[in-house]
Amino acid sequence: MIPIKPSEITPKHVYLSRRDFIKAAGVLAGSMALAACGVSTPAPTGSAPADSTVPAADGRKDELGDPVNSYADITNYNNYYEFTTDKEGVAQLAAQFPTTPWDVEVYGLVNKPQKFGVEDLVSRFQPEERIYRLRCVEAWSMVIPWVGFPLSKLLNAVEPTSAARYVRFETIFKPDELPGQKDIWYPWPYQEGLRLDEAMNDLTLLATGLYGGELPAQSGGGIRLVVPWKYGFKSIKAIIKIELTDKQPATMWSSIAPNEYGFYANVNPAVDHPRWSQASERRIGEISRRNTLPFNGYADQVAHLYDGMDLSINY
Ligand SMILES: Nc1nc2c(c(=O)[nH]1)N[C@H]1C(S)=C(S)[C@@H](COP(=O)(O)O)O[C@H]1N2
Ligand SMILES: [Mo]
Repeated sequence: MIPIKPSEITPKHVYLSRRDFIKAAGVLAGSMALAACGVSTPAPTGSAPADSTVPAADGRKDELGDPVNSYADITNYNNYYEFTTDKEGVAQLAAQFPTTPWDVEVYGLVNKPQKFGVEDLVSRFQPEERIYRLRCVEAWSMVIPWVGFPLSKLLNAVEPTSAARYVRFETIFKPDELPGQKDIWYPWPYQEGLRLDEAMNDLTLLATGLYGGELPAQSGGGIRLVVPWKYGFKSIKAIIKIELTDKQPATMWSSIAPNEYGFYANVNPAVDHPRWSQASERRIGEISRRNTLPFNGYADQVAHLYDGMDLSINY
């Protein structure tokens, strides 16, 4: 099979048609099988191996002019505690995890609760490419070309009631398939939450693909949240439940360590993590550190959401 370069499928700002999306998914499905056999062992910060059929970084950039990370970096350096706490070990453990078919249930304070198949969401909401920075609270970052649609489209479809104030997300819980969930120290399932206005912001994405192709298991397939102005742990993977509620949801990290991980978790170089500075970060693939930007460089689109709030208290 001849690999299709993502740039040929998704030139900047061109929306993926359903047919192209499935075509791209097919191409990547083939290469993922390779990874599953353990044929490729890419270096965590290197580029795709020469014989890989996976598309390599092709020079596309984010709106600040920084290049996207390679597909190999994005899919071999992952935080996904349901598999392992070893970032370089996730890909191999996740290789057999089935991401299709995948259902997500949307319920709670809505007029039209419904269970959706990801396939249906893709045909209904027409995923587009979005190149976003991802800034982990551990002070590393990447630039990632997601394929997804705004969460607002899904929320509008289920019609939140006037009582809805927050959105709660929950990851699949299957300890037999996700071995990290056998570690009883963590309060599984992984949960996250957003205020409704944050969830409705156009930047907030439900990702169903990556690099013009399918969303591999280690990146959060079947479907994952991407909230680019917040620390990476808000961008919850493998979502099966989305609940509209009137109460601020408990989140996994803030329930384990409330003084370290707040509900808002907006990227903020002025507020350090208790154990390390957040002033700078290491972009995966780069040697020198770069300064971290307020709201991860998305202040123009989101700073207004926090008018009147003290972000050193609401961290
Ligand atoms: N379900 C789940 N979602 C998760 C995590 C996790 O461990 N489990 N880790 C988070 C963290 S800390 C980060 S930085 C991002 C990493 O996303 P990536 O591996 O696709 O780069 O996923 C987030 N989503
Ligand atoms: Mo993270």
